[in-house]
Amino acid sequence: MAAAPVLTRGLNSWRAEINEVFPNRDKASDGWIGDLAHQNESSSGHNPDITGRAEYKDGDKLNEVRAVDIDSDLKNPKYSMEQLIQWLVTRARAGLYVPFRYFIYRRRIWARSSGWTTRAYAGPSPHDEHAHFSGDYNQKADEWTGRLGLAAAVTKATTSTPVKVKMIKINGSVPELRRGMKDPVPGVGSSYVKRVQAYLNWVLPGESPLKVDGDYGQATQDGVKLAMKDLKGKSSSDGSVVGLPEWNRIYAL
Ligand SMILES: [Ca+2]
Ligand SMILES: [Ca+2]
Ligand SMILES: [Zn+2]
Repeated sequence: MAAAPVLTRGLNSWRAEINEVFPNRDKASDGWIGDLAHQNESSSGHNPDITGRAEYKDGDKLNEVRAVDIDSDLKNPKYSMEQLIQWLVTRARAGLYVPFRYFIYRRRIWARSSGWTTRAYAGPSPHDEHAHFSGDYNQKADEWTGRLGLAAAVTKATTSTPVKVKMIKINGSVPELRRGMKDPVPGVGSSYVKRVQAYLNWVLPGESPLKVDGDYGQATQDGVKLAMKDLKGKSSSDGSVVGLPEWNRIYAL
């Protein structure tokens, strides 16, 4: 009797790494072994290499499946499967080790034999719901137990401090803007800095007009400070924040 099918240790390690980094990820479209119909139809990396029609049979005693599917939904709003794939491609092209022969995602395939160039994949499944990873055809990839460094990659990609935006209410919601912000302000997605600049030009007619470029820099800060001056020439703001008083003054509400 042939040995029970097993996913290669290498692909098992890769899946474990993804699970460690994305513990809440959706697994609905995960898969590793082909169903029986699939196994009879055509050769596939999802078929075991002793009892199935596998793409590659290495002749050892393990009945290995050399492909794994990972659901596209990593359940992380800051990091997508597309980012993961791009990271992997960059890594592979740099000559760093990946235990794969090829991988497929969203109608594209990257193969070791093609130098990991991006090529169109025209197979029956577009691979939108999951990414497919085929293990390389050697014992090193079969037995690989390492980690590729996904955790560090995700941390690096997701800690480029997003600008915090606080919403305040003035006839609807307007954000609190701060110097250094640029349109479109993340989390707001509108031209709020440009709006402030345009209104400053309107409320400060004697001043040289601000460039309405959506970049809250020194000129805009000076404009806000100027707009907040009282009759005695004293400003109630240094101009670095457009909060409720500033919005009220600039909008002349
Ligand atoms: Ca084998
Ligand atoms: Ca093997
Ligand atoms: Zn697959």
